[in-house]
Amino acid sequence: MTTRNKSFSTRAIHHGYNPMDNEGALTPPLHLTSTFAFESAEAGGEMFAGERPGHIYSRISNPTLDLLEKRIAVLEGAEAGLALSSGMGAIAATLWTLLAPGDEVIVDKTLYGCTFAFMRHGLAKFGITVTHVDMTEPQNLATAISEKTRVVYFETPANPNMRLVDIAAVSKIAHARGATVVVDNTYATPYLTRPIELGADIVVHSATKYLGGHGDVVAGLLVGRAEQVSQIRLYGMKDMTGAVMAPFNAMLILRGLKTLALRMERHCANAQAVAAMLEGAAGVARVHYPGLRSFVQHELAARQMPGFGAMIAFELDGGIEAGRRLMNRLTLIGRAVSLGDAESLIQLPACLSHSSYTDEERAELGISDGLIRLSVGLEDVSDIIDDLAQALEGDPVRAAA
Ligand code: 4LM
Repeated sequence: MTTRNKSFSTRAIHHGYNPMDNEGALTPPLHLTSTFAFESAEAGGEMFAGERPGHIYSRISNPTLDLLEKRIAVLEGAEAGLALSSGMGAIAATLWTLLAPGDEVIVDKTLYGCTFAFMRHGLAKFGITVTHVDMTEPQNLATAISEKTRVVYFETPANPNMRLVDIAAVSKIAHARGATVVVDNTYATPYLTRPIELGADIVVHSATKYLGGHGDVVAGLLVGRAEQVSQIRLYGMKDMTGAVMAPFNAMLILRGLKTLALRMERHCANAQAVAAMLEGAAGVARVHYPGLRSFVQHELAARQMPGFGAMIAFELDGGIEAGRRLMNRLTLIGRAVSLGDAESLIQLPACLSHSSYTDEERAELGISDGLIRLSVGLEDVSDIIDDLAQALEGDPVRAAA
């Protein structure tokens, strides 16, 4: 079924699938097959030559993945999608396709730890220049960009410190110099931000997070123009990384997408209440949440995001030690990396998700050691708030204040 003229949740539930094409099965079949038979040697040859449509081998395409790829594309407002084994698989396949030795990629100051490691310690080894620019101020990109710049890459909101990037402004500057704009939309999801509609070229996702939504699968997705996605499929995914998604994982992501809108509404409402509570709590030095009026980029957030997401970063008066004590006192909120699950999760980026930065790199790039990252889940918000309140309550720094 094509749902291009329907709204978000309808598309997330129906797009690209008609039960009547599959013996009435309401849930799409799971194609657990590595390879596909050809009708004849000639037909196989034509498929390999790209002259005849059809599936050849599941490292290239598979009908279950195909449906997921169509769904994420329509939700992001893009021409085509691609399913990969992980968010890192999506990022690596994209950049291996777009970049060559001698090229430059300009990235924002703040990136997820393994993305940073892939760029700074990986790509850089192969003769690609990785330049960090503070993209919260688009003018900085205009100053730094050159004819060597092939790709401009950023997250918004950025993991872990919630900095936002004005997608439309940055895309305009990048395009004026012929660079491709890649946005990691993991934190916002297409429910809250659609970068392609704002001018970006490629969107990558860790589908492990909100798109899957239940903490039971590691997966990646990307979308963009059909020709570019096809290049990433045939080069970055098929040959360079082999980072293909398993069909069973595609089924889990398809299931997650059906409730994405509902979950994001509840995630956002819970996070807004938790951020307000933290902002008013003794012992809390700073709260970074785009939905707070005190957030430095609140005006951009209100313009770019219809809801503010469910990731909160905050810092305690007692720094990293107080952060550790807080985490250890929690009884409901889970101490874990990852995000976007039904369960609320808390972690310290400096020691965990962003430990692939050296201390100096974190300092240089503005990721404070005391920053605590909270992924607000779908539990009753009063229980999340009570858990945080009791954990803050018992802190000696707070008691002494
Ligand atoms: C974490 N994040 O932060 P896979 N892009 C963003 C991410 O947050 C992540 C990835 C890509 C965390 C994982 C442990 C903005 C991951 C990478 O984990 O490869 O699906 O995604 O806690």
